[in-house]
Amino acid sequence: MGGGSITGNSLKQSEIIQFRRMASLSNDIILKIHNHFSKFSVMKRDDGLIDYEEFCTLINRKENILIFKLFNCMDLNKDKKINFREFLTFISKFISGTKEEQIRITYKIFTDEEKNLITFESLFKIMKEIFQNIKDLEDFFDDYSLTNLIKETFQIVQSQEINYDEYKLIIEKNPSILYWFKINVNNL
Ligand SMILES: [Ca+2]
Repeated sequence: MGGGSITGNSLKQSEIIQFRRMASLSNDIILKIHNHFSKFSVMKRDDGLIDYEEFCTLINRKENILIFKLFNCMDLNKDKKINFREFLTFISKFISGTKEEQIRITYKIFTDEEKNLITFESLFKIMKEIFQNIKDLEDFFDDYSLTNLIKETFQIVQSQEINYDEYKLIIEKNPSILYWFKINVNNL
């Protein structure tokens, strides 16, 4: 079943059961996430899909590299639209996913797309956007302190570009990195 077939504001009981199995979330949370999804999927076009423009509105930010990466990570079938299945798959990883799943998905967000490795530049750009989204951290991390933080991060693995195994090692030492992506369902 393609997620694109789900339109409108209600999920069928059979769909809820299927999504509950897929995402190991409660019915209430799935409905909450679906309501949130529906609000945005009808904004520009009522097609039950979220396109890039609607996605920027959903995040309530102007287009930037972080939003672009999040959108690409969610868009599993690469049709430049997010269906509900893709949306739920992504969000559930940060609510009920394993640490390994969270490490895998955040690695994708931090990497330089061409090299498929984390470079100083790719990490700097994404971290800057993340900190701008976190109120308490925005003033704390200017470009200078961010540069130092990233230098320290690279020193942990003593390499110029960070591959997946090295990233895992970094997360073991700094698990708080994953909390930046934590999704508070109550805010949906
Ligand atoms: Ca898609």
